[in-house]
Amino acid sequence: MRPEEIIDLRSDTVTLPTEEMLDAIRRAEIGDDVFREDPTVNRLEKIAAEKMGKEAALLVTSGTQANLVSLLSNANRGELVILESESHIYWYEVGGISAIAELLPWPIKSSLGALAPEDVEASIRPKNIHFPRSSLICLENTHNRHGGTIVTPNQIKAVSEVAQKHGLKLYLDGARIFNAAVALNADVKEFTKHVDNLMFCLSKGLCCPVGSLLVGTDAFIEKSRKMRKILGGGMRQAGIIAAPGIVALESMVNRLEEDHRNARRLAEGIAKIGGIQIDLSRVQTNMVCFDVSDMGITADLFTSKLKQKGVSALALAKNKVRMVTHRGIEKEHIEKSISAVESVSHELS
Ligand code: TLP
Repeated sequence: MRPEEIIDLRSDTVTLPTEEMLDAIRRAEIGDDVFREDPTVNRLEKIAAEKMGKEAALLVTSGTQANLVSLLSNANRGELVILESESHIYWYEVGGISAIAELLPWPIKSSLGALAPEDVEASIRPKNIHFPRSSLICLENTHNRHGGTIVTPNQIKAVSEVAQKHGLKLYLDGARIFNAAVALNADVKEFTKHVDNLMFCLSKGLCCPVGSLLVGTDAFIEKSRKMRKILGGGMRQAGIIAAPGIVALESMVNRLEEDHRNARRLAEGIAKIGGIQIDLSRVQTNMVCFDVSDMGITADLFTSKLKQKGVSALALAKNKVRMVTHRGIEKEHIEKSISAVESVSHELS
């Protein structure tokens, strides 16, 4: 099978830029962004800040860099950071929170990504000679390891009240915050108004080749600009990255709804297949996660068999498989993917 024939459902990070994005890159006005002289970057940052209802924004290379910069800007070495135990920062960022930011991560369990305010409050250390200062709470929306689940504006608000009461900052890893907003048919500001600062990614469902944006107050972004520089993330003619970002914010957000519809179709099709366990209530945006343990096989074996049938998926845990819908995945690909899963499950059980 040729690589271009594979239906790639590993992640929405595999999306390619649209023709309009490629044209925008070609035409972008550029300059040296370390000197703040790239007009296209400046414009993207302004648009991003406005969309999120915050004062300022900063273009960074990746979601991981955005999260690390925010940790460095929001907290000081040795302080305690409360985060969700399945969060991307805790699981997938090479331990940068400890290795580089030198913070103490304090993971707590949640219900599908939504932290209970009382659990957050119980994790905040009182003033005491023995304890580190608790300075930051991190949320994630949509929540990746819980299967693209949505943390609602009210759930964020409840945590923000605890943060305010105890003087902690509240940060949102909003890599896929537009998926949450589109799924609830709400303005993204409904989510962002409760947090001090956040990041979102251009390079996932929004289809840009590179980039994420950190958004917050002027002071936070000024500090973050310095932190990005210390991490080697100061960029020069970054307008070629920013130009497709502007296209994404202006024209790619509403189409996420299509990805959600396709994910729902995929999940409902897979749910009918024997040997597979799937919790349909978790299929809220563009992710579909299911368990293959009833077949007595690992997710690795399942995904390798599936690849032979032309569908690429991700083994998320020992028995857990993840599929993500995105631009380029159409109804026909969903039908083919369901058939491929069915055929693998017949072979293996
Ligand atoms: N997530 C990737 C992988 O790293 C797992 C994916 O395919 O889902 N926050 C969240 C919630 C994310 O899902 C990701 C990427 C990031 C941060 C990091 O973004 P990048 O990959 O741009 O560093």
